[in-house]
Amino acid sequence: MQWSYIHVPLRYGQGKLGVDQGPAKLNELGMEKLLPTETVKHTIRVLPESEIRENEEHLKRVDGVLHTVTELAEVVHREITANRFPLIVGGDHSMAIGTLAGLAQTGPYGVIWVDAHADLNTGETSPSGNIHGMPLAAAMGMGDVRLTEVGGREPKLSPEHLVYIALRDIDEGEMNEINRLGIKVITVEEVRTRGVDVIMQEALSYLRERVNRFYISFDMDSLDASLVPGTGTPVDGGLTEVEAKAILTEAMKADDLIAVELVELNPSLDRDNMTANLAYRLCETIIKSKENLLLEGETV
Ligand code: 6HN
Ligand code: MN
Ligand code: MN
Ligand code: MN
Repeated sequence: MQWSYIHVPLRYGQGKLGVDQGPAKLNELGMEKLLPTETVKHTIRVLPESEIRENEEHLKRVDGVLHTVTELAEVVHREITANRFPLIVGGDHSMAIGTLAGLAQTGPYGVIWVDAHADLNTGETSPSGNIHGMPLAAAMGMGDVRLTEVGGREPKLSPEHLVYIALRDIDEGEMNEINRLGIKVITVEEVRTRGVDVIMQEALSYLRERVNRFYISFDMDSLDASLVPGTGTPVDGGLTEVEAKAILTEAMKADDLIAVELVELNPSLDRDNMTANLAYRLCETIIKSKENLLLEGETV
């Protein structure tokens, strides 16, 4: 198995400067040394500031988001088809529109979405108009056609193929959809009382009853606000570092995991690289768990 390390320096899915610098910051901390030398690297292009129009209140900077997610979808599709394992780093969470669309082109899959937020808004329900709060709605075919049709007309994800972990800041419209669609939610409280092993086994069995592979999208704000000053929308009551690492380790141990995404590291908002160093340690956990698995003799 070969890694595909994909940088997505996108910030147009939200309003704060700096989240586009997440991938560069991780490299500065030594990410490339963690990855094997034969790793294939990609940087997805983003439109320059001068081409961004602030003309849509309900879908802010939509052209900027579309440009990048369209290319990301193609790259993810290509890398999965080439049998490589993508590690995708952002960037704001609107980039997942591209990841989800790219994966969909390779067949059905499940998703573990580790996030304080549901990212299930449409332009109509969003309180902010920020597209980083919309990728799962777009993937399920809900909302503006420009977002739902990235990578093709068909929905990219079915609601029963999704499991949320660490959700705790949900907008009203999102809550209605979660209930209507019966989406599976695992709270921080459950992670803590039942244990990471138990909830991860439950999440994986739930997905495995329905699909034969899955990906994990990890938003830095799933961690407790006190640990992540360097993320755009921190929320109290989140995961500890130990819990986050355990979730990632459990996921990485699964041989039906096909991709990992880490998003919403904003170095400009950070204090003394606190969030960046934490994101780096999570990447280290991701990479080492997989490499150990390979050393233990999994087929390559
Ligand atoms: N994220 N639900 C809020 C919104 O504006 O739609 C916050 C979204 C945050 C998105 O953290 O990826
Ligand atoms: Mn998110
Ligand atoms: Mn979030
Ligand atoms: Mn199904």
